[in-house]
Amino acid sequence: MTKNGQTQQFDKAAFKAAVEKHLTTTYATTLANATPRSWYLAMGRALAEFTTTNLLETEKTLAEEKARSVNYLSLEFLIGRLTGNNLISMGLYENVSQAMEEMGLNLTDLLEEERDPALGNGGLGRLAACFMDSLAAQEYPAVGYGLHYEYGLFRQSFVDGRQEEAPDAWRGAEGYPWEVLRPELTQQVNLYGHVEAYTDENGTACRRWVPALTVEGVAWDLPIVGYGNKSVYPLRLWECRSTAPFNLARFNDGDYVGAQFPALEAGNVTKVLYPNDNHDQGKALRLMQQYFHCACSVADILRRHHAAGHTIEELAKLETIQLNDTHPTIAIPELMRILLDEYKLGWDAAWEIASNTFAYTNHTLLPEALETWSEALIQAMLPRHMEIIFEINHRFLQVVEAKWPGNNSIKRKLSIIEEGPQRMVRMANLCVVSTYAVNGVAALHSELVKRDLFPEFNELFPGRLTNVTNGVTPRRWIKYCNPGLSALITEKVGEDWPAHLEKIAELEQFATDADFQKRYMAVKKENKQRLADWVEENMGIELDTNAIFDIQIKRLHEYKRQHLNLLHILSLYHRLLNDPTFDMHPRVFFFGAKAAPGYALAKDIIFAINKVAEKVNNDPRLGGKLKVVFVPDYRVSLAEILFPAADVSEQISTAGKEASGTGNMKFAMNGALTIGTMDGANVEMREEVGDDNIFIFGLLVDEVQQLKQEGYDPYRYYQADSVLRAALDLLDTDEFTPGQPGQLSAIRANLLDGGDPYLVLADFADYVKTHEKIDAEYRDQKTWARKAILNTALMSKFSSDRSIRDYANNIWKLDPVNR
Ligand code: NTF
Repeated sequence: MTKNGQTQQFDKAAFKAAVEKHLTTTYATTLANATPRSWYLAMGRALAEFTTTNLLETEKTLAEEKARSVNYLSLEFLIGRLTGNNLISMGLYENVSQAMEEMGLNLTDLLEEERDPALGNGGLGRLAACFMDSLAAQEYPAVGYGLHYEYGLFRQSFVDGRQEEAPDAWRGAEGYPWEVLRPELTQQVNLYGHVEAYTDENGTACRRWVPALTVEGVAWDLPIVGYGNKSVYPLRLWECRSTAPFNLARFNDGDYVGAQFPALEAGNVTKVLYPNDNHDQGKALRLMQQYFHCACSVADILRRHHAAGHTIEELAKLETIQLNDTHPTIAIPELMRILLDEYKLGWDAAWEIASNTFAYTNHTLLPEALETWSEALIQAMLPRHMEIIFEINHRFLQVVEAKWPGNNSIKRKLSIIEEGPQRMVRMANLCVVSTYAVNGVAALHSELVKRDLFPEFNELFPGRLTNVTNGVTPRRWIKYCNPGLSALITEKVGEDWPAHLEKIAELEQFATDADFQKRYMAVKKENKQRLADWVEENMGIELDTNAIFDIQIKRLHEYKRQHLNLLHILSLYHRLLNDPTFDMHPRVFFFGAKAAPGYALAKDIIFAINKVAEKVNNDPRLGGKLKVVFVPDYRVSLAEILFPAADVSEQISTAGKEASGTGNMKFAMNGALTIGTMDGANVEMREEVGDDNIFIFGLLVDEVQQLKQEGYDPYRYYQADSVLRAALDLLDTDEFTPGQPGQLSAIRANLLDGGDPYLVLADFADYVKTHEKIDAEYRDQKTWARKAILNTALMSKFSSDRSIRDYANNIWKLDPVNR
């Protein structure tokens, strides 16, 4: 590494020439006519010249070194904008800023021209992006495998308060400057057809898949640039194209299962990302995406393995495949199929390899998110895979029989096949049976995986189920998004904290230092102003940065309880108007959230918050004490403005429902105090910062389960609590929808007559009380500053570098390879 973390030789004149050359030759424009967008594109292409060279060199080194690698398989990588982040990783931010300035351009403005690649829904996809960053930063050999969706997560706008969705053409007409096409890596992927038996030249009975349709998988590589080193790993995204000429013969001869092939052109497989978070929709095209992703990725892993000179028997020694949730599970029978049918290994030899190659991360306990696929659908689309799944299950059930002889109810429970009117394949069961490690994503979650989700598997395979607590990359989520705080940290602890977040603990000694408190709070104020400016410019709402900025940003879901937050806001509104003794520090409640397009109640909650915002923000009786801002189209680039500006972080899921959360970590690192339940990683954050520096409220997991068992009655809370009653009843009036009462009633109805499945009412009183405590404590700015600083100082555990080291040491057994 050279000066300032710079990992490249940087020749400013040559770089400027490269930008100008791309402007004219790649984007066919002139210096005089170039728009800011073409400048950004040309700059991106010039920078990608560095990363592409390093990517190819890293590939070569790793093959030569015969290094063991991890292959991270995920249907989602929510990477966000790459340009600013890559500049930081390359250590070129200042150099490039200067070069662009000399050409009359402002780097910060140019960076705003980049559209977010939104190739994920929420936490799961963003985690995959942080993990790639941490793999590269620590030089653990890795390839990320995903899909090259033509359209990412839909763009959200509000029309009269209601969510509208529009397609997200993230690459723009010009293409994305950071991606490189790798035509030599193209794969063929088969679909449909049937399985036939045959006898091979040795007289052995064999089976083979005779597919009815073949499509092509084309690889696009995005560079994952190691922070402060020369390694660049590929995020390899597969795009589906129809092979030409189309296989018309088979199409027509009846072999092709037209009925199961839903209004689909072969080229449509990677058109669009499914917009569901924590919800399984079970659509045939989605299964096709999953198989397409797995077939291309497994074939590419085997290609690399052989290109490096290894034999198939050595696969598990040199490659490990991490399945990001069950979405890529079909990779398991795919590898088995290749080992059995193409390499002609016997079952035991094939199983030995496959079951020692795969590991699986579970990201949710929500039953509606646990994937199952109908046996009939798999049978039609992937007939040989269905056979292999049956064989895996058959052998597995013999193991169950040996452990619990004659116990059919356990067999029914653990079986990979769920019996019923239509038989279903349970992907999580297939994963647990076929992998060498299964992990949850926070200590509490992993305990619940063992205790509630897979207790028998835990007995059957002792030690297989483990924990790796999630983390987030401090490069994007502190250094890049919060330059003010970063400068302050560097001044106190030195400049290597982004790669060694443990260093940040040294800030603890400054928590009570009056001068440091002042400067820390001044940075917070600047960040609040940056957000306020964005809101004023984009939404026309004026905000006071002396108010408490209270933020909830995450997917809209009942279990995350945005409606609990809303009820609190309604209670404040009610009290400000009706209780002359009530006073509060001014507060702005921010929301950012997309609802799955088919999730009616989630959309109703967005509508309700927008309607309440309209009224509250313009009601002079409130004296400016209460504002509500729902930022449209919440995405990574907006998150980068929101996290640094928060005073209060809302992490208020029903205990036991949020596997981990990762936004909670980003807020705390950036000095927001958490109001949260004992759920997911909140539990471990409390352990780190201590009970005094976090606001915990609500029922515990066991209390939630007990209350449900006893028979939970939401009306009890409604009748006992007049503040709650007033808040709920406001939803049945036309207070926020003048002349149109009932427009917000669905939420109230769900909570009262719908049984309140996520116990919003049970936690309401404690939530309100805890917010009163926040209000009181915020008024003492010194105390608040101390607590905020301690949150920053005590978050080092939640660097994704630590998560990746946990995976590398405890699961993957992977060593870094330094370039
Ligand atoms: C999500 N799971 C969880 O809901 C979050 O709590 C967690 O932080 C992230 O994963 C990352 O681990 C999912 O999105 C899914 F798909 F599993 F439902």
